[in-house]
Parts: sequence; C-alpha cells; structure tokens
Amino acid sequence: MTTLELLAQAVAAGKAKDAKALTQRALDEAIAPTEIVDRTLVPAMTEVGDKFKRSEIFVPEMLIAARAMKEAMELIDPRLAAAGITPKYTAVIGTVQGDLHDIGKNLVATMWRGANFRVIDLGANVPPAKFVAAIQEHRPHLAGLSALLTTTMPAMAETVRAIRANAGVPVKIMIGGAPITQQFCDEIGADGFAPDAGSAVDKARALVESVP
Ligand code: B1M
Repeated sequence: MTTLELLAQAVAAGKAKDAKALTQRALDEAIAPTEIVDRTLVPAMTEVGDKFKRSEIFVPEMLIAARAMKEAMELIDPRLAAAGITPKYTAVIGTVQGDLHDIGKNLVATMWRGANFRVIDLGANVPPAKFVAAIQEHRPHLAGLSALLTTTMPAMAETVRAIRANAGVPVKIMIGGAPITQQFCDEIGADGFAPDAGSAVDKARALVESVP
C-alpha cells in the first residue's frame, strides 16, 4: 500500500499517532500538501461521514477520526499557509442564543474542516448580533446555526432574520440540531437543513456550490 492509502486508513480508523507519522512520511516523500488534503484526508473524512449517516459508526468513532485528521492537519496547515493556499470556502458556525449544547455543533464544525472549509466557530449561546458581526468580518460563504432545545428554536428564527436584514453579505444559512426539521427550515427562511454531521457536509457543499 502507498503512504497515502495507509494515511487514509489511519484517519478512518481514528489512529491519530499513525495519521501524524504517515503525514510526515508523505511530506518527506515530497507529496504536495494539497494532494495529501484533497486526495487523502478529505475523502477519508467523507467516508467517515457517510458511515455515520448510514449508522455504521457512531459519535465516538467520528470524534476519534476527527482527532486523527486534526493531527495530520497540524503538520499540513503551516505549509499551506506558507504557500498562500487557503480553503476555497469559509463558514461561521455557532449554537444560537440561550442554548449551551455544543457537542453536535462541534462535530459539524469538525466535519466541515474535514471537507476543507475554513471554519470560524463562534461557540455556544451566540446572540444574533454576534453572528451578524462575524459574517460582516469574515464574509463567509456559509453560516451554520445549531439549536438543541425547542425553547431556542425562536432564537434560531431571530438569528436568520437578523442575518438577512443586517449582514449585507449573500451568505447561505444552514440550520440543524435535534428538534430542527426541513419544515422549520422552510418556515424561517433558512437555505438548508441537515439532520446529522455527515449530511451537513453534503448540504454545505451543495449550498456553497449553488452560488455562481
Ligand atoms: Co441538554 N437537553 N439540557 N444538556 N441534553 C437535551 C437536548 C434534551 C433532549 C434532554 C431530554 O430532556 N431528553 C432536552 C431538550 C428537550 C427539548 O427542548 N425538546 C435538554 C434539556 C431540557 C436541557 C436543559 C434545559 C436541562 C435543564 O437544565 N433543565 C439544559 C439547557 C441548558 C441550555 O442550553 N441553556 C441542558 C443542559 C445540558 C448540558 C449542559 C448538561 C449538556 C450539554 C453539554 C454540551 O453540549 N457541551 C446536555 C446534554 C449533553 C444533552 C443530551 C443528553 C445530549 C445532546 C448531545 O450532545 N447529543 C440531550 C439528550 C439526548 O440527545 N439524548 C439533551 C449528541 C450530539 C452529537 O447530537 O447535538 O443532536 P446533536 O447533534 C447532531 C445533529 O442534531 C446534527 O448533527 C449532530 C451530529 O450528528 N446537528 C446539526 C447539530 N447541530 C447542527 C447544525 C447543522 C447541521 C446539523 O448545521 C449548521
């Protein structure tokens, strides 16, 4: 097997130490950092997300795969930065005001990073004005809103309204979280909904790529 094949296996299996060593080996073999990301790490995490969607793996497996990916990216990021290479798409993400649940949101952020998005994570309990300010500052292609409580769903609607009214940036808005449905998404005028972190990658790609 090639170094890149072994690296893909290590990430998918969540073997962080192996992933780091194999990334270093790939760099030593003069494989371009972009090739390691695009041909190995992103497809490996996509496969992880697909397995999660099919319930073949669960949150813990996904988290350890994400950690392995993070270890690999720590070696690659400085080289990409030095070469002036940045991800094509940027996203901001946060859990809406009044809501402290961040495990699912963190998982979505990690999967988006795995899909090679630059992700600015605003944390949990994020007021609408903070989303608006972050969108104005970073001009992302995508804004991700998470809510886990039925009582914070109105804050999600309010955040969508505030972004549309005040951000002045043509950002796509994606929502998710246990009580969220496609129907709610349509009601509050968000652009997309995903039921889990694996689908959140597909939906994010579809939304950003739908912009000409
Ligand atoms: Co809370 N809690 N909690 N809680 N908590 C729930 C959500 C609840 C269902 C438990 C229950 O009653 N059975 C219930 C909500 C009921 C409701 O509103 N219908 C509840 C409650 C009531 C509360 C408190 C009000 C309890 C209290 O104090 N009386 C309180 C509220 C605090 C607040 O937010 N203001 C509270 C507090 C907490 C803790 C702080 C203790 C802790 C959160 C810790 C943390 O997140 N750092 C906590 C936890 C852990 C839970 C449960 C047990 C687990 C949630 C979780 O992390 N799931 C939960 C019960 C349960 O689900 N079994 C519960 C795992 C996570 C991977 O899934 O977040 O759904 P999830 O994310 C998924 C998808 O939803 C989706 O992808 C993720 C990965 O597949 N997704 C997105 C999420 N965001 C997305 C965004 C996207 C796309 C997809 O696009 C942007």
